[in-house]
Amino acid sequence: MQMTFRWYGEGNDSVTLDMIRQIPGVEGIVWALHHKNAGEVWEKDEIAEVKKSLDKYGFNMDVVESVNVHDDIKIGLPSRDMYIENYKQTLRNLSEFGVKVVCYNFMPVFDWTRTDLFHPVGDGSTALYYEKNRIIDDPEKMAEYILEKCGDYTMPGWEPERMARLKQLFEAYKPVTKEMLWDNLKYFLEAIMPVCHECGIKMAIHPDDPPWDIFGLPRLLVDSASIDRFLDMVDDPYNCLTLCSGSLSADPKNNVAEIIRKHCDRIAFAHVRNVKHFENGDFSEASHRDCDGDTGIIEIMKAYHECGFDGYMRPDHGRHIWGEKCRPGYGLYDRALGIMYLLGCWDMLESMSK
Ligand code: CS2
Ligand code: MN
Repeated sequence: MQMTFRWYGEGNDSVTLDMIRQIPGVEGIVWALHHKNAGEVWEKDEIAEVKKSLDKYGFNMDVVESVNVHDDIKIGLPSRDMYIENYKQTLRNLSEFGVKVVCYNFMPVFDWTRTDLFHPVGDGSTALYYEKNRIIDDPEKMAEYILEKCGDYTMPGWEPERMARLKQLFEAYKPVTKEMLWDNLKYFLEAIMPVCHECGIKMAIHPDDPPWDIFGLPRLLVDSASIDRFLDMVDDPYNCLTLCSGSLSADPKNNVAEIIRKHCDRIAFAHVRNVKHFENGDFSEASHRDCDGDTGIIEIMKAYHECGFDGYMRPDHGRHIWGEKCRPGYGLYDRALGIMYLLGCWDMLESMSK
């Protein structure tokens, strides 16, 4: 297993590489060109710039999160072929810099969705929170709220340019049923798999977060059965998962450790995050410590260890603690604590297996 840390780039993150260097065990930076719109080609000189800054610290750039998929591909419009060609070119360019895994998602319109980005947890810290009843509200209001709360930082999938076109986007997705979305995902993957083989890049889809339909939009990767379907649909070792424990375990019926045991060889990238459920269906993100949530972090780490997982791992969101001002979910302190917890579990499992 290789531990990594997500970083949004120079001038676009409250956390610096100097800080990340001091977290024990971090080998790679999970990065992206966040200024690029979905569908644009990532140029080599832009990638080279990131490589230069990571090289200074000895971090690898093996994992990209995300190369976003253009909505026309998800909707299945004729223009998708052009955007797929661009995607292939981006993969070719990334491979020249040694990128091994590309994380992406196939969620219509929004990436992850929460109703409160800074919800008080009770100990003076705050965390991302999902209040089920607030989601029936107008998605435009939701977007306004999210953008306001993010301040200077852009959340993935909630870019202001996209949100300004929210009405049009919803219109465009209207005819897209869940089955059509599956077909469009298959079309996309089948088109790019030959390039993935040529470049040695694994495509690692991120499950839908939360794992159910929202705002009337269909969502695909929500449970064990849909993950089985996804992996069978394009049965290729380069068609992989970003297994996000927090996204999946937002639905208490999902057992993440079981999914790991079943599909370990197809997991290229592990997001580890803990979630606490409430009886009314609300959930809050929690510290990585097993007993602080309901995800089963220890069982998850055991499952990865038993399977000999040799992919990439990162703590997913953290809480906001010690007064830190940061992008929601992506501060330094709680994610660093998360890494220490995950590595603590891992080191113990290693020593016990010797
Ligand atoms: C991330 C996702 O912050 C998060 O929860 O795991 O936003 C993830 O980066 C995307 O869904 C991948 O495309
Ligand atoms: Mn995740």
